Amino acid sequence: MIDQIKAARESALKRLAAAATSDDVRAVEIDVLGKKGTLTDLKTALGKLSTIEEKKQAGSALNEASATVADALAARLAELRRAERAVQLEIERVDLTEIMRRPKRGHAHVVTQAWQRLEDVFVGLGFQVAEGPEVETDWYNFEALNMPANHPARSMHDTFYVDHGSPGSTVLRTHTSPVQMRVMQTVAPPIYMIMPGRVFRNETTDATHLAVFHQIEGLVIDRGITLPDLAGTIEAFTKSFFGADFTSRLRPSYFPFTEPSAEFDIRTPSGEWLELGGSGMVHPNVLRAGGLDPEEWSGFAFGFGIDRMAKERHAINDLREMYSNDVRFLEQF
Ligand code: FA5
Repeated sequence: MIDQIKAARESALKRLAAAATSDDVRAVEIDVLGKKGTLTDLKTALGKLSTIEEKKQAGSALNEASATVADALAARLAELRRAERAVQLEIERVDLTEIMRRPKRGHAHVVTQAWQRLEDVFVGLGFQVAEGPEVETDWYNFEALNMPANHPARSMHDTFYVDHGSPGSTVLRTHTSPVQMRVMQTVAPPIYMIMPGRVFRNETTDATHLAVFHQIEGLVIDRGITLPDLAGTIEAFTKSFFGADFTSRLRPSYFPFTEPSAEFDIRTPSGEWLELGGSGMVHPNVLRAGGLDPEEWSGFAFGFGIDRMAKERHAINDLREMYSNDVRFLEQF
């Protein structure tokens, strides 16, 4: 009996030492200390021993073996659990430094940057910002701007028509000037507004022409506004946008919605003149279309190309490059 107890004890300890998982340890527990375990069976067999002395010796050996195996079981289980937990932790590990390493961020497009800077400069001069729809009616885009049907100036705007309403009644706006009209209809003067936005012309693209580009419109309506107010505003804008070493000039021109009309140019520090946009005193017909009395109110308007300004500011050769979506190009600005 004593030998059997020793053998069961040794075999249990050996198996425990070799156990690779906590499930292995539990299997040993069942095989040795469980209901039908080897040591449990031996305990049942105690009663069959003939002498008290034998029973006593075997009993105490059994108790010692059971306690030793139970201790070894507990120790091995704790050890394996620790190892299993370590493996689990490694699997579930989250590297916080990986979260901290932010992906590379992009930045605003070179035209968006110019647009935002233009807004900043004009807001600094006391202007407010308004926007209008990109899909316009013929009335807002042409008619209300003193360009009735068959007016020759319409041919300067190669127009994209939208298949909506009666034929020719809906267009992709060819300039931001229709927003002037929308502002006059909704805001009581005095008006000091800029209206930036995207415009569309059915043009063949080249280095200085796009079919989809951006303009910024300006509109001032107040009492007693005259041409020198326009010239002064353009000059103040030129200096604050391009720098103190730039100046501007107005050059006579023609737009149906202004009278008199002028193109305005800026002079770079190297003495070169660059055309920026159109401007003029708001035509009385336009004031009337906007619901304003030309006897009471007068004003000026201007409109220039944002893409071309970005081009000049960064000495970009070709407008089309700005929309080629080549990151190597865009990263420079
Ligand atoms: C106009 O569009 C007038 N609405 C401007 C205006 C507003 C005059 C208020 C008077 C009063 P124009 O067609 O010249 O005018 O265009 C104005 C500017 O838009 C040009 O000077 C140029 O900078 C830019 N532009 C015109 N066409 C293109 C194009 N295809 N691609 C890029 N920029 C263009």
